[in-house]
Amino acid sequence: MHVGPYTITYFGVRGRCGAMRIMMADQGQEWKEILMDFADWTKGDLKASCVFGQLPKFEDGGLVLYQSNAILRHLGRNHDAYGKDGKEAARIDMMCDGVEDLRLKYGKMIYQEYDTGKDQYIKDLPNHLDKFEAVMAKNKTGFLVGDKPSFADYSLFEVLLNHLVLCSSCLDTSPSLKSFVEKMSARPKIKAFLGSDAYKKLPINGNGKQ
Ligand code: GTB
Repeated sequence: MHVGPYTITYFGVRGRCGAMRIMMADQGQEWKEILMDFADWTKGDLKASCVFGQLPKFEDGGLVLYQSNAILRHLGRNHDAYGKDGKEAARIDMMCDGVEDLRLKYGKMIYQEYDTGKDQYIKDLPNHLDKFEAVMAKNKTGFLVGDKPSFADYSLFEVLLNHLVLCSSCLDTSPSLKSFVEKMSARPKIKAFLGSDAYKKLPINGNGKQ
């Protein structure tokens, strides 16, 4: 069971912590942020202490976690956002992995081929978003699985917000996803968090591209 405030150690970007922050805000959780300067990181000892040599690091009392999707799953278990039974949990895992595939494609474009690959990425985007649109339309509740947000919904929501910055019309042919983003954005705690300086001051990505 979760007792104390959560702690995130990460760089000053939304990046791999965007979804978990939105999820914690929506679940009414407080958390502490330890900001790591990238230059200090490359010469410091913290990297050597991290299981995979990477951030984010997430602490829940004495439990120390790495890997952003494992952290989302942990939050899902703690806050009843992992489905009502094993079958829903399995489908939530599947959707989270699908979001991860999109996140990796997006990250590759942003960090490795922004200038040469951005236009093609945007052209290909409907092929990727269609899959999420189909699942969302079929479930009919406004969420990917079940009738309340799971950690996969927070991850999808955050990745869609980033894609709307990349291409503001990218959801115009995906009515269920468009409505999902509108409804998630209007949830009072998410609305307050997205309007906060803590959120707005952070760039989406570490290289300033978006
Ligand atoms: N699979 C892991 C997860 O999901 O948590 C991936 C974690 C990861 O890629 N971490 C990156 C990292 O620790 C930061 S996210 N990189 C440092 C290293 O490997 O030594 C991407 C990122 C890049 C650069 C900045 N920046 O310059 O501020 C911020 C975030």
